[in-house]
Amino acid sequence: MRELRDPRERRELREAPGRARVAMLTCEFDPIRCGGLATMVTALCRALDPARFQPVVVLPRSGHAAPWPHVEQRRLLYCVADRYQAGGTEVWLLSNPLLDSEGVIYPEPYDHAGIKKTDEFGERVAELLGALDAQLLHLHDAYAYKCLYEARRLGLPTALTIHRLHEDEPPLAFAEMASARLATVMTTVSDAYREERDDFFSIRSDVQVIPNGIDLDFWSEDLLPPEPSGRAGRRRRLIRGLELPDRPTFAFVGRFDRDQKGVDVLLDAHQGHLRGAPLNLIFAGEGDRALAERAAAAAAAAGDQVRLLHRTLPPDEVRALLAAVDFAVIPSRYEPFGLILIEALAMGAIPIASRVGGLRDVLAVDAAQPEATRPGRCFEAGDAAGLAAAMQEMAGLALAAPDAMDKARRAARARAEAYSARRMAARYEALYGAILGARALPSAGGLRPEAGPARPSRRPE
Ligand code: NHF
Repeated sequence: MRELRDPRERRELREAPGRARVAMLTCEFDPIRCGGLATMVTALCRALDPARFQPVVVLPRSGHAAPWPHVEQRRLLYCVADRYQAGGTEVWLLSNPLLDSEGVIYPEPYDHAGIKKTDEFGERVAELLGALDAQLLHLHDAYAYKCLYEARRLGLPTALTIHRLHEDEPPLAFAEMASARLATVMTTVSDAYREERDDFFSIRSDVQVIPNGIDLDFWSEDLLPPEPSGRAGRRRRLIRGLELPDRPTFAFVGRFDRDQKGVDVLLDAHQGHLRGAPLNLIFAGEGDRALAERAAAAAAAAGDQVRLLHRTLPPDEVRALLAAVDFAVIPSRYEPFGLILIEALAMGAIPIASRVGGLRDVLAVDAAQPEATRPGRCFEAGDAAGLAAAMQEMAGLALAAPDAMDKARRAARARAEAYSARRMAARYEALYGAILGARALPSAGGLRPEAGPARPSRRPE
């Protein structure tokens, strides 16, 4: 393995003309995925301008076999680093007994197995820095936080993007606080999330918001099997296959968890208000066993109305489902961004989403905009009765005014187009360019003076 370069040498590298190597430090990259983090990091790497940036993804192997061509293996002191070429993206998978964690990306409990893996990941990234030759480290959430001190020592700038805060996991919350102080710049994924979590984000005065984007070439009807009668035909085929009656159809797609995604709110809405209503409801996902049992019980009790697809649908199946149903229900209790919303908008499933985080930002409408042409509807997070009322209103509209639905669908696709992966990447490119162009050593310049004890600036020599 090549020796770690000294800071002067690294500065020269950073100033060298040509493409900047940006190391994306993450726990997820397709197909090593748990959720939105994989979607976002993968889309960002693919959309970066290849003439200016070389994305270099580094992640724990987490027990996965790599689907990409293998380029080299480096045996570091405490882990094995395998390099692959995933299209235009260089991917490094790090393995040792902690980083392989039996195929689990986020081992539990977090305050034991989870934090051990997190700490190990950052330490091993620090060990790998010399081999990576990156000019910039981009941390996606704080999983690699343990490398930040070393990066600072080497004069290597760092960007931290908070995709979600983990106040429910104290060791990771600690990692987030430490990272916020040490990273050169910090971003998050929606204005609303930054506002809602001002308790955390106010630690710095310079937090930037870069909304996520999706690959609109993938999230497009053009890639669906041809269907002569378009959306109506796809919907007919879907509900016939599921043995549901022909009527307005809603889908929930996502993780069945207790704290964030709100599948329990939709189950409450169904149980308390929607039984027997003229609409269909499809639950697609898995997770918490008790929630899955509730969804299965709802499907058993309301056999002509509710279906459970009890698995994590791969992206192409999510695309086909969203291209066939009338509405997507997104009842999250909180949502830093909410990629499923953009995917639904792109595929013409009109969203009914809670008014939180990125969902609130994306669905914000001008009060003058006529109801029927709005790209979706919002309700208050956690309000099962409010959700049921919005669903009934929309089901009524779908029956009474199908033209209005078509207009809303066009508005939905137009809204999605504002959230393309390319647009997201252009904003990260501007951020990277500003950091690299500034040629300054990383400093905690954005920290509010009151956020911590005054320290002499100790720049690496
Ligand atoms: O879309 C990617 C994703 C977000 O809201 C999502 C979340 C985790 O909770 O930024 O990260």
